[in-house]
Amino acid sequence: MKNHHLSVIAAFTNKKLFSAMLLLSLPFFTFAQSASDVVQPPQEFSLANWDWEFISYCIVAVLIILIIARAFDIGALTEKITGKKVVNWNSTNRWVAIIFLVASIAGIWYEMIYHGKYVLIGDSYSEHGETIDSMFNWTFGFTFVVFVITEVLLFYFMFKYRYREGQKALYYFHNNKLELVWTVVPAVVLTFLVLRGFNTWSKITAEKPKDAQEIEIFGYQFGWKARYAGDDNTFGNSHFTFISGKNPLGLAVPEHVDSLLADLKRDTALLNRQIASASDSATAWKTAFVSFNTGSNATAYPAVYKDLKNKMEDAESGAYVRQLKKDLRRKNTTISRITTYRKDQKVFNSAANDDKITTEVVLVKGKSYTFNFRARDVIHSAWFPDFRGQMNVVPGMATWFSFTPNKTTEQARTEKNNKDFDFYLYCNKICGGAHYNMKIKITVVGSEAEYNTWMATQAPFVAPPAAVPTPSNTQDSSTLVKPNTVTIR
Ligand SMILES: [Cu+2]
Repeated sequence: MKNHHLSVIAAFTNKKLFSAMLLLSLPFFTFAQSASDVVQPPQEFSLANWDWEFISYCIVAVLIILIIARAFDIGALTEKITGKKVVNWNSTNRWVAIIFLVASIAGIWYEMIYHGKYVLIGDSYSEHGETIDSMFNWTFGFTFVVFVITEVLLFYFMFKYRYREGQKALYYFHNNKLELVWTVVPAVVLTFLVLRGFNTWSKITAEKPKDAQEIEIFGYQFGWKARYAGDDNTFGNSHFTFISGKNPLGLAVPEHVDSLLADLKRDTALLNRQIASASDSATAWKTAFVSFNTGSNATAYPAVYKDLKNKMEDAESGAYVRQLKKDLRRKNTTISRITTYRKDQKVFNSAANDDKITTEVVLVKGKSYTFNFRARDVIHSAWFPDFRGQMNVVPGMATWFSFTPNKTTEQARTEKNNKDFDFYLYCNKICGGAHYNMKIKITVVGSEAEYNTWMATQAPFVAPPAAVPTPSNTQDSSTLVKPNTVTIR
């Protein structure tokens, strides 16, 4: 036996190495076991919580491996002494290869059947989603067939053409026909898959469908808001400088923009006063610190001591004034941006007045929708897994995605046999600390009437003036009183 053969066998029969490998893999097994239970309440550390049954199996496994390693040691020694082979490794390994092949394919099969539902995405609930899924299935079908054929051949050849004493290997240099076949066949298959994908993607992203209803989806750290156009079917303008606590989407509504400007001007006036009296406040902080820092106060109230000391030092070093001036500059920039943008009176066309900002999205089955995305702060990504859609949501950039839901939420609940199931739009771009919590519910209803009932419960952003239509100021009452339209104030 050659030297390198011996060293390989030695590595496998080295019981120290072998048991170290097994011990190192133990935490993995324990992890794999706990990961299979979906949610576990936090447990206090206690020996009683340990899975002693599982640990005892591991100990037995280690012992068995040690015994096998011992047996190999004895075998190797016997070989050395007698000069005869105890184990025919070539014939053992070919069977190990076949066992490995069958066990891994059976393992994959088992995992797909029993755990597949935890990782696979589930059925599609949009029209284009069916095409995407069919493409996925074709790709999976092709690659799976090729995978199984090549793996079975690989292991079978290992089995069949094992090394035999005195046998000479066939020297096979080149075959043009073979080269041609394994170039052309994958090329044809890939062309089919790629062209189909290209075609489907072009259709999905081609242009906004003309009959689609538009909905704005607004992403921010950390949540989503939806905006419907309201009764006039026109979205009001919006601008990022108009965003405020009361106007989270920054809609161009004069009352809101004026109130934001007033708030900002009040803030800047306050900041100016604080800057003017900064030297007084430095004296005041010093006095406060000195009068506090008597007796054992510093050790009894360390937090207060630290806070007062920081404030006094910031006031003395000028850091406090610098911060005030920075705030002032920022607020003044915002004021000048708003005033510049506000000059364009066309922005305030009152279309925003009846827009409805909602905290869920309601769609009608079979109707096509275009979602226009807007981001407030950082890049988000709108992901509708059940509808097979995803689009980046980028500050300052208009992006959109269209789809047609083809089943209702109720139908999905029945199909999934889960009465609590709901569709959601998630954020799929790690955008900050609470990214995981960024989602908005999507409900697909079966009829326009159900949609109208829901829409009627949603308040317009700014309630329109309470003008009661009278015969004298109404030319055509049908344009004022629309069916299925109720304004809740
Ligand atoms: Cu996000």
